[in-house]
Amino acid sequence: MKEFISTLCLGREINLVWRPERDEIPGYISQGFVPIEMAEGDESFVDFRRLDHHNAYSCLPSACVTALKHYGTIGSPARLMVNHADADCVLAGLTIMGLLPLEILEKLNVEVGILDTDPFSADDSKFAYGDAIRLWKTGMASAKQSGWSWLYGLQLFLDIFRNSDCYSEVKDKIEERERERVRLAIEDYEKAVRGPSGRVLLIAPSRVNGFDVQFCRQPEFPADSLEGWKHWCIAAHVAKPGNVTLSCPNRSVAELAFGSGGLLNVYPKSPELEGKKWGGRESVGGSPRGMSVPVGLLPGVLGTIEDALKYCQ
Ligand SMILES: [Mn+2]
Repeated sequence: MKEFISTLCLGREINLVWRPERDEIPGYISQGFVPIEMAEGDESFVDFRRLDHHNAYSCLPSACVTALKHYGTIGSPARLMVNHADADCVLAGLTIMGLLPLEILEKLNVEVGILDTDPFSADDSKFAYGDAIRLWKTGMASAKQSGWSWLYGLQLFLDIFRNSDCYSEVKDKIEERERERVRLAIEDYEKAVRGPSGRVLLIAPSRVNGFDVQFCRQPEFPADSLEGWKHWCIAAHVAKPGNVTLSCPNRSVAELAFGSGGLLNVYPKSPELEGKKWGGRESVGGSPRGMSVPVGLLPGVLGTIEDALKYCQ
């Protein structure tokens, strides 16, 4: 639902438009509201800054990286327009407002950009600001769909960098939780069912989001090649809601494995549930939203993915 929020941050005024109707977007842009990642379906709305990397702008880097070119160029009130509150989007706004030192953002934004566009290929243990990014994501995990969530995300980034001493205890806790996630991901991986090619995995039940571990990156080969990964597609039957998530390591691997369009070739062949179809993007998608997939259908799902493989080794 559309919101118009007028508030303050570090002594600056902010006017934020959240999720305007599609046909209102060009009007807000002409009033000087800076659109950040304003993709609506297959159309992206940008101003001269071009802070988006979807649809027609998919060749551009992530929004917060492009924003570095416009560091600190937005006056007060800062007029912004957004429709979601992920790290890339929030950091792009923070950057054009210039609310943290450029030396920090030049590294932080690149790392957030890598996680935004190629999450499984990134080794965030080598990141300069991996801890800060994890803290932010933990603090935003239960954010609701609202412009206030975006604004809280802005505050949280500022707080993590301005009051970093306060965060050492919670950092330890997050590291502990992360070790437990990896342990469960490996356990689930060991129980996974493999298709005949060995390239497709069915993880059922999947207790944690563990794709980063379960794809088994082969670091001696490039991340955008088939050789770069032991597994090219995982079907995870998510323990609680019972939906199935399909994921490939990235779009390039998805297209090498399943042909142009990647998983778009798989969804139409997957078993419909009460007449509803599977869907998603080239490298990630799954069963119809909000529906649970009966366990009995899972072997068929695995078979469908195997049959869609272009190359078997
Ligand atoms: Mn993004």
